[in-house]
Amino acid sequence: MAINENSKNKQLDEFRVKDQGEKMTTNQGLRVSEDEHSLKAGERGPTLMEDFHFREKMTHFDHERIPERIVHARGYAAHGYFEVYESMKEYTKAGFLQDPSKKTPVFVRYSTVAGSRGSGDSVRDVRGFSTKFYTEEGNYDLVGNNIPVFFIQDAIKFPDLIHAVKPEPHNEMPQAASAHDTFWDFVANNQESAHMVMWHLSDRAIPRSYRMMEGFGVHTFRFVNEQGKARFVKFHWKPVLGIKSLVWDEAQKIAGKDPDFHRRDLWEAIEMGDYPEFEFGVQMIDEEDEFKFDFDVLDPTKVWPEEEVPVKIIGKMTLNRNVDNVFAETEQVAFHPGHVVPGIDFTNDPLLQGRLFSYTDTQLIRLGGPNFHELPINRPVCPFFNNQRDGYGRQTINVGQVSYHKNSLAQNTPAPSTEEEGGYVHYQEKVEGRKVARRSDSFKDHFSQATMFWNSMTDVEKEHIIEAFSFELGKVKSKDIRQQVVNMFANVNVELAKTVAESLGVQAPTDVAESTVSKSSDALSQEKNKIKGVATRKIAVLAGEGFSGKEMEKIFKAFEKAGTRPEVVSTKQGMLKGDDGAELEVDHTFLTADSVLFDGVYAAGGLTANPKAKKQAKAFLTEAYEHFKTVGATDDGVDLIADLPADPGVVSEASPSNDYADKFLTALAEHRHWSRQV
Ligand code: HDE
Repeated sequence: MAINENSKNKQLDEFRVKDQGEKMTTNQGLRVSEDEHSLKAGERGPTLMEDFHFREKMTHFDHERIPERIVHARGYAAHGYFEVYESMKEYTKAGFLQDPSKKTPVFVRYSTVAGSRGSGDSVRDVRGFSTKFYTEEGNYDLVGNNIPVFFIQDAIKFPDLIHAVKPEPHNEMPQAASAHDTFWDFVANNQESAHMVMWHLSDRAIPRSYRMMEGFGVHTFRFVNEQGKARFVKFHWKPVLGIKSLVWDEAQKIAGKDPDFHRRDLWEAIEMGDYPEFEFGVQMIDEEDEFKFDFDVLDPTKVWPEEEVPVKIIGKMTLNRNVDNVFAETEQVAFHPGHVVPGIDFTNDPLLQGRLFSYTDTQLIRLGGPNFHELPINRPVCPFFNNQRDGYGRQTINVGQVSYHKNSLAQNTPAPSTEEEGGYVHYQEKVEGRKVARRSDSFKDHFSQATMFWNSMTDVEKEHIIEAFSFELGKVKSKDIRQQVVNMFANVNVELAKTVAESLGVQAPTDVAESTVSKSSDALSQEKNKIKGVATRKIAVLAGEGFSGKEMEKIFKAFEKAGTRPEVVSTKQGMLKGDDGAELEVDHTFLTADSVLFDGVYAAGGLTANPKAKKQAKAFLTEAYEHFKTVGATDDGVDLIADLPADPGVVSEASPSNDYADKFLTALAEHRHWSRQV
């Protein structure tokens, strides 16, 4: 059957209900005559049980909530499509990776891990990056994160990790944060977490946008081609806009100013036609080469350095449609790393093996029974048939007498398929061994790649990691745990541990030898791989009455032409009048907007005459400067940034030159100006 980019949308349309303009009814279809007053015995009397409309309305409301996800509770999602650049036939028989002219519908959910459903978006955390491909051969789920390694090596430790990072059970604090005793106690006592902790304390854990972060399948999977040849494979998503992060002070402020920062960013980008794009990449290792590396390819705390195993870019995903209803789609979507298609298979990564159990299990409690695959968002777009029946909320009406296999009454249908017909046949990996509850010695090097990560960072990135350690451990009350963590990270880098020890007031580690790992991998540093660009970035344009109309028109147009999203901030809502009578609509006031919500700030004139406006605008610009952003000013706006030290990110011209906007945009393309970091 042929599937195209619209197949899922078409399927969802059968379930969409538009009730605007309709008469209200009960769930039984009975027209309702009264929806403000319950039925009473007398105007001042008790409500009567027989008021079925009241009972139905209240009962439904009472049952509106379902359990939030145990992890990744806070998320946001969008629809789109995936296209492969070239046939991957040589490596995998997966149908959606064969034909560049084919578009496969996808649904992608981004998330934080630790916070509850109502928590803030900009917290320090790993981000989930789950993709459901609705393929002709069934749903394929790539349930990944924005960090390529994980805290633990064996799934049996997952409940411990999550108990440690979630709010502490005796007082339910802190929300959506790892900066507390139990998390760091876990780290100190589970040293396999070292590598992931380095990523978690890097800028990766405070992304600027879901549209500007990488995605990783984390585990090693298998590609299997038609000839049955298998290769180990790791999956990557690379954002076309590049990898961009917030700074920590800004991230914390955003959590208060706009807790919906990331979901708003995604929603607005799609509404405005700035469709997020991610290229899809694979790293492949031949099975014969399994033991050629200085890490175990099955160990999920290890990356495959891109310099050793290059990422082959094989396709692109475009997100082009927001959901209609967050509960129906984003909340009810059920991902599972075990949802695979022929040509994609598992490995013995012990973290992956455990996930294969956990995801169905969690949906059973979260979505209330075994029929969650029938929810519109979860339905494959290809037909599906089997002998499973009944259960809570069953919607399919399976017609006929037979619901078992084998049978003769229905000519032994639905019948399994041969491999040639598309039947999924598990890769016949040869396995032998004793039953042991142990871990392979090849999983025991917990520090080499953590050191490689550290070695690969720029000085600015290193500084951010040191600050993050100092913040996180600074919030830990137990001195003993602080000390244990500092001692542990001396195994990664002694200088790092010493600097953090000093800021925490604990002993610098003394008896740890400097790591002998000198290896680094430039691919791990987001600064070294910076993609400069301004497309879709938000600029606050500060203006007041009497701004220069001529300049504003030119500069505003240039900002828009470059693909940025300028928004006007002033002292009051409504229209502003320029010196030439030109009108400008205000988008936000200093009360409703904040510097932390923009990528750059440009001060046009008109704000210096009024002392209050001047103070607000100055604070707005100064904060942007302190967060390393581009700030600029023309006309009397230059007064507002006169106190800021000059650098390439301060674009100030009282009488703006013709190419003022270009200069501002060139500075904005840098994302942040780290020369300000002291
Ligand atoms: Fe998950 N994880 N996980 N996880 N995970 C869940 O499934 C689990 C792990 C990831 O947007 C849960 O439906 C175990 C790694 C994402 O709906 C649950 C282990 C990676 C999402 C679960 C892991 C992930 C989840 C909770 C250790 C990156 C959100 C709700 C073996 C590769 C999916 C749910 C969405 C969600 C279990 C580790 C990614 C409980 C046992 C490693 C992106 O089943």
